[in-house]
Amino acid sequence: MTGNKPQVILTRKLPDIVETRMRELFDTELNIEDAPFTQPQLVAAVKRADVLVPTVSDKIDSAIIAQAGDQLKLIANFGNGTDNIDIAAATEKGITVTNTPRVLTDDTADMILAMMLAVPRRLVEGAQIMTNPDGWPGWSPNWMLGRRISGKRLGIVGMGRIGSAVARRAKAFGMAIHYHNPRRVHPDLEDQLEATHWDSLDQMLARMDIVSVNCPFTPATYHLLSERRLKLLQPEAYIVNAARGEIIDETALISALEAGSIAGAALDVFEKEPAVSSRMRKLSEQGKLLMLPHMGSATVEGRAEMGDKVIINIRTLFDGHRPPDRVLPGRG
Ligand code: 8YV
Repeated sequence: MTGNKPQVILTRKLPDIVETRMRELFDTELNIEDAPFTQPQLVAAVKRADVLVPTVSDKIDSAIIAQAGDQLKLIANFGNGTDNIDIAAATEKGITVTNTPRVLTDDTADMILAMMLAVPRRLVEGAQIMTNPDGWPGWSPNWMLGRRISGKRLGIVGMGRIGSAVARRAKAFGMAIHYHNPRRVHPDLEDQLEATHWDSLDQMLARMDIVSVNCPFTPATYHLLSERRLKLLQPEAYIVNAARGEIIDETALISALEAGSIAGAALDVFEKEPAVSSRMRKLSEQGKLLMLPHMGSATVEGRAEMGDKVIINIRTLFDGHRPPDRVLPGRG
């Protein structure tokens, strides 16, 4: 603490508007260069900071948390998913963890719809053709035919905030909504969405035209879409994942796309982010796989609102209250 201002360390460069406000309110250390922290830098930060503000690119595991000084009171994640943080270890050490829910729900759902349309309707292939001066021979009836999404069945794996926002949009596009979730959603929401709930993920997967992965990554959802489950999908099925790469067995997905046992996939997240394999790049050139660089929530407005949430969480904790976006163990 400097006077009554907590010392806050940001691991990445945040939007100017957020950083400026944080400098006004707290004793804030910025990362102007935006180079991701190394593990030793993270250790040094948790030894000094009252508040650490990490992002998805920082792994705050139990080894880092074990080395935190007693002054570390809060890990205020700049992001919704908290799979990058060992919440149980933090909580045990008396460190509060918060995230930034709700402000990125609509942006992420919009992007998921764009991904859902992009592969079946061959959006990227079409745009690439137009970058080549001789790419387009002119209109013809069989040119660039894709697959219609309206009238198709969408299977949502994880019907939380983002899953429901995807469902609302997909319904407006004429899709039939199906979902698998540990808990059934409120009957009113089910009615509104005309959604069909499946207890069995296996049963649902075997019947869907498009599958959207929208659950958090936890130990229970690691490789939820395993090699065995991917084999249940129909050959015309598409998969969209803007949640976390680890939820799908990526190697099995690549093999399924190569073998043509599913029609296509759109991924905004990857198992070894930011690395993607040459096999994936090849599939992407063939139009079977759309890869995006984890940009589902990347809007100017969303990032500013995420920053507001971080600030509110810090302020409430240091004012002696419970921060609104506290994350508890087991509630990833
Ligand atoms: C964020 C995300 O950009 O919030 C999340 O969980 O996956 C992303 O959309 C990122 O996490 C920022 O830390």
